Amino acid sequence: MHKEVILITGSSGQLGTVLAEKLQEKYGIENIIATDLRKNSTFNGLFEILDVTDYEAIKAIVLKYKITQIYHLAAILSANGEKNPLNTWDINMKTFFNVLEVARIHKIDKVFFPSSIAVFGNNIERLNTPQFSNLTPSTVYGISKVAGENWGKYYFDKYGLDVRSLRYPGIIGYQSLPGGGTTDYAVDIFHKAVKNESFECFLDAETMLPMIYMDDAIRATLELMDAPKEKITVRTSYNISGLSFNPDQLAASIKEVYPDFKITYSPDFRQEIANSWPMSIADTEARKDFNWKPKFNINLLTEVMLKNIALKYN
Ligand code: AKB
Repeated sequence: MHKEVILITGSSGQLGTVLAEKLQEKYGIENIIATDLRKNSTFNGLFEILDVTDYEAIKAIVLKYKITQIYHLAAILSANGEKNPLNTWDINMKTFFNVLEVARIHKIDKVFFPSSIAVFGNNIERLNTPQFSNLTPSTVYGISKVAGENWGKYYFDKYGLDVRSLRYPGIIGYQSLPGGGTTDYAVDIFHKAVKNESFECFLDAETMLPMIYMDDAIRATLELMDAPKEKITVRTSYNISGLSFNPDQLAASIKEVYPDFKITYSPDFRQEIANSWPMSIADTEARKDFNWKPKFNINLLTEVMLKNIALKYN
């Protein structure tokens, strides 16, 4: 087995911050090249400033470090993406094309592309949404993810490039903050609770969405990337399920620890996005192909989030 050297784009983002650390533990700190437009002050390891819209800049890093795998996390998320749709399309697609092309030309072994539950839109079964559903997304972010999934499959079919992908639910972790998504409330709420502040939720009380705890999201990613090539039967992107809840249920679970916690509701434009997304996800193919199984339920997630966020503020 040859040495893996991994490039991560968007490594200062919500998922990248934690994934970079896990990859360092797995492959050695000297074999992970974290990149983003800015560096997190707490980051420890090899880091390069990288604008992924710049093909030559990616190529230079790939050659400099003899990169063998790329985790391409840089993207504009669902809610922020709606503020400037054409720019979102440009950034999300251009960066992925650059990654696909550099990977094809320089014979990168594996590419990871994060897709999202945002690929689904109206006219799906919203409960236990199956893998092979209609993909008519309601956001430009979702449109770019559907296109990205298909481009990943195209590069696999046409050039044999081993592109793998997961459709992440909303990711919930204490280590980093999300930015510009529709599921962000489910992280922000914990910070308010720990600071003894009330929380104004931008979705209504009943809005059930698929979510996943950070540890589960990372484990799913590593399990997918470690799976033998012949086991990967879905070359667009795998549905993965963590858990599902609505803001009212999450607030109730927080109140078990912080009985005085208060939540109010003031839905904004993100409500409409959430209404077009699944309420829960069927992940039969991921379970079959790489033995996916989530570990975190709502009470465990709440307990771990509150405990770790409290440590940050104290
Ligand atoms: C978002 O809300 O945009 C993301 C996602 C579900 O892809 N968290």
